[in-house]
Amino acid sequence: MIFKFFKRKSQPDVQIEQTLEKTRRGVFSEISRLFDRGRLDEEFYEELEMLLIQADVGWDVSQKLVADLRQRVETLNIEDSALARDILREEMIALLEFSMRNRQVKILQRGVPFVIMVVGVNGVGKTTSIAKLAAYHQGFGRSVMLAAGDTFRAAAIDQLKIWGDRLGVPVIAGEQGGDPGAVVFDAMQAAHARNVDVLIVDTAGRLHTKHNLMAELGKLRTIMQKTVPDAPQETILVIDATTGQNGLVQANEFSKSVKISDILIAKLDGTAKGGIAFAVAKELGTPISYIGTGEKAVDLAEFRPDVYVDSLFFGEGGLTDD
Ligand SMILES: Nc1nc2c(ncn2[C@@H]2O[C@H](COP(=O)(O)OP(=O)(O)OP(=O)(O)O)[C@@H](O)[C@H]2O)c(=O)[nH]1
Ligand SMILES: [Mg+2]
Repeated sequence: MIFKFFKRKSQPDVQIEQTLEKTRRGVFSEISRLFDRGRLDEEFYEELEMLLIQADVGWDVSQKLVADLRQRVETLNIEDSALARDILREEMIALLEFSMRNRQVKILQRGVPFVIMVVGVNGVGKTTSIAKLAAYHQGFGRSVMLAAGDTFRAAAIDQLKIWGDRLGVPVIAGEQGGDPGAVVFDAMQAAHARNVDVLIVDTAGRLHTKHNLMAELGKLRTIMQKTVPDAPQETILVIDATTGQNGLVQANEFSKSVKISDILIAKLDGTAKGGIAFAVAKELGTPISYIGTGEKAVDLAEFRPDVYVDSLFFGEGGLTDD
């Protein structure tokens, strides 16, 4: 049996809005206030650009958003700042949606494990996100298995096992300091033998030795492909929303090492900024598929550009027409 990957019915919009409470009260509330002031003059555009940069949207992207807004406002002779705000909203959604076009439709096949490799720098939230992804797939009725491919730290293996116990998901692990390749090989075999639908592989996030990282991720991939030729069917890069533009630098480094299919922005609940999504979407063109909204297994949401932008600016109740 073949079934489409993304088809859970209800999108928890309220969860996203609540998560972005902090973000909304931060720089984005100042952006809203700027529009409320009602003047579309030189000073307005300068301040808007500055605020977008402060919100982590990034220099280039902020400039482009403001230039495009200005051009449309001038071409259409717009004087109403509420209309200008709607134009900015549209532009921001379009920017995010552009990267979503690169999103692949993923097919799960019974009897073939759908392998998800999760990568990212130390501490960004990989292991926690793996637990969330496990719960997410369980929500579709899929059987899940985890592989402790981060053998660097004993605590990393234990942390994954604790999540596995909580979620009722088997964890394949080796010894600390052991070969991650061996763990992944065992996990692939076990997943196949036990008819597991989704196998999620944790990896170590050492970036200071870029060459090693590249070699290791490449090796894991080759090992996966011995059992499932197109594995990993999903390679998720986790970015920490609280690290600002650093997240973008890391994302760039990783995409040079390994082909990233999806981005998960973790810790969005913990930032007063939140513009990193725009910078990442524009610079990498890789779809942002998930956002992490807290420390619990349920704190994961599918990313939706319109919901995201409206939550940043407007919060509960969405867009108003004032
Ligand atoms: N508030 C919040 N905290 C999060 C989120 N995701 C992860 N965390 C926290 O971030 C910290 C680091 O998370 P881990 O999952 O251990 O990160 P990691 O990338 O696996 O770390 P290493 O294994 O050391 O590379 C933990 O305290 C998590 O609870 C999130 O979406 N929101
Ligand atoms: Mg970890």
